[in-house]
Amino acid sequence: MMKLFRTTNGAVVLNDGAYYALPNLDWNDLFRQTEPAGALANQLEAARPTVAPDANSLLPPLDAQEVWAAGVTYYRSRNARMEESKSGGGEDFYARVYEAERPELFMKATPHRVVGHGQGVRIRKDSHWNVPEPELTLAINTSGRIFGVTVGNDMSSRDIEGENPLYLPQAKVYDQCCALGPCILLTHEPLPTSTEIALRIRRGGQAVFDGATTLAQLKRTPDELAGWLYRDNSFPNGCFLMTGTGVVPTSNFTLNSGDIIEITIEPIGTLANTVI
Ligand code: DO4
Ligand code: MG
Repeated sequence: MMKLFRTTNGAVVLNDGAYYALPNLDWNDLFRQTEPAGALANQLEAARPTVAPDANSLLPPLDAQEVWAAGVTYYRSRNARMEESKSGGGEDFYARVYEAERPELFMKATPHRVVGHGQGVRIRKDSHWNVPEPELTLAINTSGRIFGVTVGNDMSSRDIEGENPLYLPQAKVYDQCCALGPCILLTHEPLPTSTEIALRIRRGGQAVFDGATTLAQLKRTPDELAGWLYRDNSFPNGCFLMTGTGVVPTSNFTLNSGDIIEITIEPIGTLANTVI
C-alpha cells in the first residue's frame, strides 16, 4: 500500500518503506485517473528518493476536490443528535434517516475551508457547544471509484445543529471547519471492520477526552455511501467523502481554544490539529 502526502514542496510518496518526491504531480489529474494507484506507481519509476516529509510541511491532501460528508451512520451519532435536538423538535429526523435507505449526505467544505495535519481548526464565533467528529474519509475518483482513505475531522457546532436541523449547513460549514490528513492511503480494499477510529482531546497537557469506535459500527458500506453521492452528481476533480462519526463526547463537553485534537486510524496515521 502506498501513502501519498501533499507538502509545501509538492507530493511525496511512501512505497515499500521508501520515500519518493514527485514535485510536479498534478493532484487533480490523479483524481481523474481510472486507476490512481497504478498511475502513481508509474510515476515512481522516474522519481527521486527523498526523506519523510517534515510534519510542518504537510498540507491537506487535496487541491480542487470538494469534501462531502455522511451523517448518522453510527448508532452513537443517531442518539447524540436525537438528544441535542429534542427541544427543537428535530429528534425524529435522525431516527428516521438512520433507518432509511437513502443516507444523509451534505456538502462539508470547499478546498479553502480545509486544513491539514498540524494546522489550526476553528470553532464558530457564534456557537458555544462544539465538538470534533473523527471520521474515516474516502478519496473518490471522477468515475466514483474509491481509491484511497484518509483521516477526517468534521468540526461541528452542536448548539446550532440542535436548535433546528435546517441550520445544519451553518453548524458544519465555515472557515477552517474541516481537517484532512496526514496522507491518502491508496487502497481498493475496504479497511477491515476491526479498524479503530480513536479520538483524544488534550487540554493543558492532560487528556480531557478519549473515545474510540470501530468500522464494525458503521451502518453503511463505503461503496454504498459513494454510490449515493455519485447518483446524480458529477465531480470533475473527484472528491472526498467523510463517512460519519461514531464517537461523540458527552453533552457536557465542549471544545476550547488551545485544545489539541488527535484522531488516529491505523494504518493511515494520526491527524492532529489545535483549535485556534
Ligand atoms: O445530521 C447531522 C450531522 C451528522 C454527522 O455529521 C455525523 O453523524 O457524523
Ligand atoms: Mg460528521
